[in-house]
Amino acid sequence: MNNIRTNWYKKAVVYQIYPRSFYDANNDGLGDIQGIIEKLDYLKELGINCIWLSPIYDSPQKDNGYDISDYEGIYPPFGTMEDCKKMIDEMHKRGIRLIMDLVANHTSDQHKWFLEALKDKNSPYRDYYYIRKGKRNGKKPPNNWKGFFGERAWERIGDTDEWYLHLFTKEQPDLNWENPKVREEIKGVLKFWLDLGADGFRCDVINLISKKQDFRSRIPLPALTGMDAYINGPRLHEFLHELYVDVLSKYDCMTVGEAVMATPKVNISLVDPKREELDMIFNFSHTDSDNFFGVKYFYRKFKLTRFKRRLNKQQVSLAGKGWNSLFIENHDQRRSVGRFGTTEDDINSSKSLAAAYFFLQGTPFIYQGQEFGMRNAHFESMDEIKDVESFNVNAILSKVPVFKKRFKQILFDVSRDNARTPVLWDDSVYGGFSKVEPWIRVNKSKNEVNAKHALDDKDSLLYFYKDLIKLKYDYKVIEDGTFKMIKIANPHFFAYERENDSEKLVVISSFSKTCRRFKYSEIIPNSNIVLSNFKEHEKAFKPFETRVYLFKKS
Ligand code: TEU
Repeated sequence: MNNIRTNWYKKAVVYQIYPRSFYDANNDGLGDIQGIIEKLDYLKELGINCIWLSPIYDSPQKDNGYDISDYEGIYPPFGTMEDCKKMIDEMHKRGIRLIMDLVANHTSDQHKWFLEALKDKNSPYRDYYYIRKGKRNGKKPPNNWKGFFGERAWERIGDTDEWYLHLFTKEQPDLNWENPKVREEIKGVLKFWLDLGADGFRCDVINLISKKQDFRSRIPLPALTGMDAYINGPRLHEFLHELYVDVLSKYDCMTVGEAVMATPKVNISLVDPKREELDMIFNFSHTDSDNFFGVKYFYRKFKLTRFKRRLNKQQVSLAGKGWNSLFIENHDQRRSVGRFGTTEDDINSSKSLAAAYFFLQGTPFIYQGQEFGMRNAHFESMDEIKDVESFNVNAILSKVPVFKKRFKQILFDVSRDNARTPVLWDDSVYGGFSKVEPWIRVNKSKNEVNAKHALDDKDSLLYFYKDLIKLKYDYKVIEDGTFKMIKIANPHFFAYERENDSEKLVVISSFSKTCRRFKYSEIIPNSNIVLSNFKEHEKAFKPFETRVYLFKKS
């Protein structure tokens, strides 16, 4: 095997940009590529060395770009291919790598492949998708599968007897990876972007690309009927390995796969380096710890011990075998402030959470605005919501009697739009994101929580993240140390050790609103602390105090 891959991702700190909400340089209400270029110095200063860019490809934007109509073209309101090349260049000049979002489970229904497939029954593109005859003379769908946005997973093609499969909106038909031509097309897309300078990919819903081919109906479930047929399908590993061998192994790139409902066994099977598939996945077991069955609408109170146990399981099951991704937010999750044991009125709680996840074993990711504590949107009306998922689920669940009364509030609380309001750069009328009214309403907390405010205050969360990032680069033990959770049953602290031959790092984060002791033999309150959100340390931890200790071995 060649050695082109340096595994640089093990030293990376990745910042996720959701372009439509990041920064609007041309003042049309929508973020854009020039806006990203303008903010690169801010990101360089923060210290990150890699960006994951959510889709910028041409798209009808039914799902904000996760419905791609041209994998090699740019959505015009975001800019041009020239802008994109300039952006990659400007990133690389600053030592920042770029990973693109690869959305290859489905295309847009406006992609030329799908348009061709519908136009002509004999078109070779027909077999790029799953098109099947419906039941009852074509009047009913081929089976009872349901997709991720609550709807049935099939859409009838006009008034013909045929239907196509879509696990997301009906404007996102699923690609048929069984067809070798589809796999060649996707390899072409990978090569196109790698040759243009991209350094890797975040692979959208990658564990959905292989489907059981029986297309039988399954036992109806409250959500995702048919999931046993389309999550972790029979040829998933084979397809990923093929991409690796034919393309990914030939570049010094990295991949992080979004894996829906991944168990530890699935997780290791996807990231075991010997299998040559993906470098890491996003495992959502910890972010799902505040809901039932992985369905966010069935949410329950956050419990620190449950959150810890799930992260512990991820860490332990991959220890010495495969790499992790570390995250608490992204564009599909509501904000972490007020969610994972944190509060809106004590910034220390966000610092405590940040230290708790940042030095686990793996590559840390930060979602735009997380670094200065952006809050949830606190929506009050459906008019404020733009996300297709929220609309589709609302249409279905608001009819279910048990949800009727409470459902709107649940939807406002968990809608993906909570993470998609414009980044608050300052306290001006549109939060410094744009000079005109943005595509989605500005977060009401703009006067208290914005980047400018954070940059002016050396005690802000932003400077704390800066310190975390610097430490991550400074200490090898954070990259290669073993992991051990300390006192996992303690409901007030998140604590762990990382250890290698020369160093031991100990992180102790309080999630308590009162002062508390944490008995742990190896620590003395004031020595060996390399980072903390408080200057003075006593035996007891102050509310939401976090301390990172570093011990050198002689
Ligand atoms: O998300 C996949 C996915 O599992 C989510 O849609 C999840 O079901 C939902 O957010 C839970 O609330 C990816 C992208 O991250 C998302 O933005 C896209 O909408 C989706 O795929 C389709 O491409």
